Parts: sequence; structure tokens; C-alpha cells
Amino acid sequence: MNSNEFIAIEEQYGAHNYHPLDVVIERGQGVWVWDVDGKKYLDCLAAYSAVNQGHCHPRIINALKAQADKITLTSRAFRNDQLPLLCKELCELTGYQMMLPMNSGAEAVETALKAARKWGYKVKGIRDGQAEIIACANNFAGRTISIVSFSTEEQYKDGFGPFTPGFTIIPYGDAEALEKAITPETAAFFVEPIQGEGGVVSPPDGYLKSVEEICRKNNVLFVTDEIQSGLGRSGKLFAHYYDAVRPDMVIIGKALSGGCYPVSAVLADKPVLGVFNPGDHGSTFGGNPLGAAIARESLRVLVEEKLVENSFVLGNYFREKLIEASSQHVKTVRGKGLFIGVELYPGAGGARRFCEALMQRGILCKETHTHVIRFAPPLVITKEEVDWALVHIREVLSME
Ligand code: IF1
Repeated sequence: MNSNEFIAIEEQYGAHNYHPLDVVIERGQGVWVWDVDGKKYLDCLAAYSAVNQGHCHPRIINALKAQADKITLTSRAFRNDQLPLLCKELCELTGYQMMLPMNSGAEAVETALKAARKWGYKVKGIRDGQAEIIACANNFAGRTISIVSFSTEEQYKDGFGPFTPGFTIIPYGDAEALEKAITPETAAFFVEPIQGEGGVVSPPDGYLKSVEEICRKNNVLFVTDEIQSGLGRSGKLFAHYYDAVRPDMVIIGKALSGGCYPVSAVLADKPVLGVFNPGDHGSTFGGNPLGAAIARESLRVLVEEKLVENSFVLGNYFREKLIEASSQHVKTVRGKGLFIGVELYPGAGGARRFCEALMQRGILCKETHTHVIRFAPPLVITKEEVDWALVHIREVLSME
């Protein structure tokens, strides 16, 4: 079957909740993917940063195969021999005392919301049913009803109410607004250190440092969503390292499994994650031995192949060269590490036509917020591959 036949079948039988670029991918290796017609592309989206370690990393695939031959799922009714080691290794890598494993990013965010509320009632002493959580405008944290309840994007909410109460929205990057929004009922502040869906937007330098101080002073949990920005994407293990802060809770997913399997987690110390008692929360698949074995190897690959460092060095290089390649269409180039956004002027005709032109030339990327092209390749990318991409990007940005 060719691309058009696959597309027609999906259009007929699949729900239309996406508008993908019309490339039908069949296989991938490292930063490269191939479509069903045999055409090769450089993947500059990396599944929204889930394949930081590159497609089908041989070590991760080997770990997957080896574990699949042994046992895949026990449920948490029984224990398995992979989850304990994932807990220990992840805590040692990140410096937290405990972790709670889930599957999708949204489930980990839900877990953090529940932990924050329960901490609010049981530890902080918030009045029953009154806990508030503060979040920022233009956030993205997933698609569940409670999560879209604090979204400011109309489309993510339209038709899905009634919503979960208890959220307060403040502008992103404005520490003063946080201070003003806090009440005695505030349990937590949830924030992305870099807003991905928001258009690869970083807050002002020092923002998270101020946030940390305000949260500490007011006994409010400081929670970072590192699902997209974390695990090396920003050029640091966590994007919040740029402000030298230590959040009370960190939420991760995506690249925790190198894109091989849905694995997510919440990290915190005992006074926070310790609020969960047996039966309070869980998941059939969360912490399963297949996912845990894959995540363990994915973390080892991240560290041993120095992918965080590569993201820092090549990200700075890529961004500098993109600034040099800026055309009349480019308003600004921003980001940290290999998490890069190129914002176009409204008159450029939208980012999608540039993504389509790049696709023609063998580079896959995705527009965000109409006017931003996001470049976020797997962190295994080499300087030669960045240089190859830049030749095409320069030409495409100079189109009429
Ligand atoms: C889709 C966006 C990216 C996330 C942060 C939690 C989650 C995500 C910071 C939830 C997920 C994904 C979901 C995906 C598209 C994608 C996305 F454009 F929608 F915003 F990456 F930029 N926190 N982001 O970015 O994780 O439950 O999906 O595992 O199509 O919804 P999930």
C-alpha cells in the first residue's frame, strides 16, 4: 500500500482528532525515519520530545526484547523485580526520595494534582474541599477533564464541561502575580519551566527562583511539569536547573521510556509523596516490569551517551545558526538546548506551509500556535546532521 491508501483508511475509520502532516512513517533509526514509499526524513519533532534517545535505540530495544521474553505485567497487586530498581535509579539520578510510576504524562499530572491536594488537606491543614491549585495561562499538561479544566485554550475545553473546580490562572513568567494569587487555601503552583505548546516560551531569567521563594514563604508546593522540557531536552537534565531551583514535585514522562512505551512518573520527597496510602491511587499498567526495564535502560542511555550535554552544545549551535539564517519572515528564534522555536511574523502566512516545504525536503517538524516552527530533534543528533538540516531550513525560510 502507498501513503495515500493508508491515509484514506485512517480518515475513514479513525476519529478525526488530529490533522497530521501527510507522511506515513514505517520505520526509524536514530534521528531518521522512513515513510512507506521509502523516502527518508530527519525527524525534528522527536514525537514531542519522547524520543530524545533517538528512534529504536538499539540498547533500549534490546532491553525491551529481553524483558518481554521474561514478564511484561504483574499489576501492583504483586511486586516485580524491575520497579524497585527503576525507583532507586531515578531517585538517585534526580535527587528525590520517592517516585510514583504511571503511564501517560496526563496520568502523572493527575497524580501530582492528587498528591498536592491531599498534602494540602493532611499536611498544610487546608479546609476540607477548599484546596486551590495555581497554574499559568497558555499551559499544556494533557487532555483529561481535570487537566483541561485549567487550560486557557478554548478548543481544549469546548464541549467538555462541566469542569473540575479549584484552579486559579495567572500570567506565565509573572512572579508578582503568583504572590497575589496565593490564599491560605493554596496547595500548589504548577508550572512548565519552558512552555512547549505555548510556543517554546521561556520565562524571564530568575523567575523560577522567585517562584521557589514565594512558594516556600507561603507553604505552597512548587511543582514543575518537565514532561516535555525534561530529561535533556533543554540542555540540562531538567529545564528548572537553569534557575538552580529544587521543586517540591517534578513530573516526567515522554523520554523516560525513550519513546518505546508509555512510562511517566512523579518525583518528590517523603513529606509529599508519602501522603498516598495503599488504595489511594494506582494504575493497572503503572510500574509494570516491561515499562520499568525500558525506562531503566533509557535513563542509562541518556547518561552514558551524554545526551544532555549534546543537547546543550548542539542546541546552542543550532540556535545561533538559525538566527543567522533568519529571513524576512522570522520574528525571533528562542529556546534552550535542542528545544527551539522559530516565531514567524503574522504576515508570513503561518508556520504550517514552512513545515510542509521542509517535509518536501526531508525534514519533519510541526508548527505550534500558528506562527511558531518547533525544532526539537532527538538528542543523538550530530553536528553534521544539524548542518545538513540548516541548508534546507535556510532555503525554506527564504521562500516568498
Ligand atoms: C497531544 C502539545 C507538545 C506536555 C506537558 C503534559 C503532557 C504534555 C508539558 C501530557 C504532552 C503532547 C501531547 C500531544 C502533543 C504534545 C504537545 F503540542 F500538545 F502541547 F509536546 F507540545 N505536560 N504534550 O507537553 O502528556 O498525556 O500526552 O503523555 O497530541 O496531545 P501525555
